[in-house]
Amino acid sequence: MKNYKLNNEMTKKIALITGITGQDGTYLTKLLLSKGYEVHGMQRRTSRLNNERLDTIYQEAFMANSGLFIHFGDLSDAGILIKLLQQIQPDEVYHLAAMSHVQVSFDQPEYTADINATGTLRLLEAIKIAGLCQKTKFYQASTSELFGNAAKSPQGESTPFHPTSPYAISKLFAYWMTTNYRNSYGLFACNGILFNHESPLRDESFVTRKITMAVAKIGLGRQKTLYLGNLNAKRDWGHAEDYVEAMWLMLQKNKPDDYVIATGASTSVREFVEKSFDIIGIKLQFEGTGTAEKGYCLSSKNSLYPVKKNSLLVAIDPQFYRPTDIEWLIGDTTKAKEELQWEARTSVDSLVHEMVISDIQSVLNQINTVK
Ligand code: NAP
Ligand code: G4F
Repeated sequence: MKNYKLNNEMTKKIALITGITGQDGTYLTKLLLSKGYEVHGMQRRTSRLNNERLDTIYQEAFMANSGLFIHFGDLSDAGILIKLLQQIQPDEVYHLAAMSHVQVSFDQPEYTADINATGTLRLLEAIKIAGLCQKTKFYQASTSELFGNAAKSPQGESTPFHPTSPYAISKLFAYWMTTNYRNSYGLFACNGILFNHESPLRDESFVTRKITMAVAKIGLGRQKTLYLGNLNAKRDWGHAEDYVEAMWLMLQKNKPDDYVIATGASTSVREFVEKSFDIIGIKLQFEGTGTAEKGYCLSSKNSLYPVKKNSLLVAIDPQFYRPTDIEWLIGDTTKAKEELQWEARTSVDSLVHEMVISDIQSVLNQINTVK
């Protein structure tokens, strides 16, 4: 591997992003390149290429000769983390890589702990071993999952943590390790406590994208029914593009600190479903409760594809219930507004609109490719 530092203008800031192939990694790469950074991303090796989301940005960066470098690495491998830190000598590390799915963490608790908890520790140690504690700024992707079913709403930086899943518990360890390296070694380390954030780049295993993709397919006659778990859960949903800007702002401060990033508004899964169907002209009527709850087509004005009144469009599949779930999350962003001058720009209605329209386009592209 070459020594990138030697090849750079001294004024150009260097960032390392773990989890560069993910939703947030993609938006953050775009943001940092637009700000003139040299961006290095760590990507894990998989049997099929996993950089589909990054492709366009990578090609644009290549054409513009703007400095985007991808390195193979894994949070389970301390050796490669140390090597990358020593060679890249980044000014800023954005640690986004994680096993990020809450439901999967119940099936794979040990793996989740190894990657999210010990993996974060490995990365922090790599910064220390590389002698970068006084140079490198560190961003930790903390989460509103830390709050669990909090006694107080909205949740702010001083709300007590009550993690309720292996995922949240692994992230609690990472939160405190980040704080510990800040206090013990003077590392400029920030926890961004981000509430749910979505986009057309969100993986379909998360509920918002699962809904918008199903609505697009139903609207184009390619799917009949959408099967979901807990419809009552309420989340504070923002746009990933807004949230990566908050990550960057945290690392531009003079003093490291922890910040809650959210919209301050909360929407239930059921309401998200209704808003999504609304975009394609379908009104829903929900009947029944618990696993017997069903959503029927009440009317379908101007829908893309004829959907008959009373068709079953939404049903419950208990396999999507979790052993424990968080019923309500809503964030208090007073501190971020005051100290970072950051505020969410995208409402949940605009988010739903963008995601449904994007999924309609991608289903149409698939149909046209098959033809
Ligand atoms: P995501 O789309 O699931 O991306 C996760 C990234 O981590 C992917 O690039 C993935 O690589 C990588 N990764 C997973 N395991 C790895 C390993 N063992 N070694 C190296 N890389 C690994 O997640 P996201 O939505 O962008 O979220 C980014 C971070 O913010 C995560 O840490 C997540 O827990 C946290 N967070 C997310 C939200 C949210 O609502 N999106 C809210 C709060 C906190 P592959 O592409 O190979 O899978
Ligand atoms: O979309 P979700 O899977 O996201 P969840 O569990 O809130 O986690 C996401 O946000 C966290 C921030 O709070 C991040 F830290 C984490 O990495 C991830 O990005 O589920 C949202 C809600 C849950 O209550 C779930 O039970 O939707 C409910 N839900 C209902 N039916 C479903 C489904 N979730 C999924 N994934 N699939 C369903 O069919």
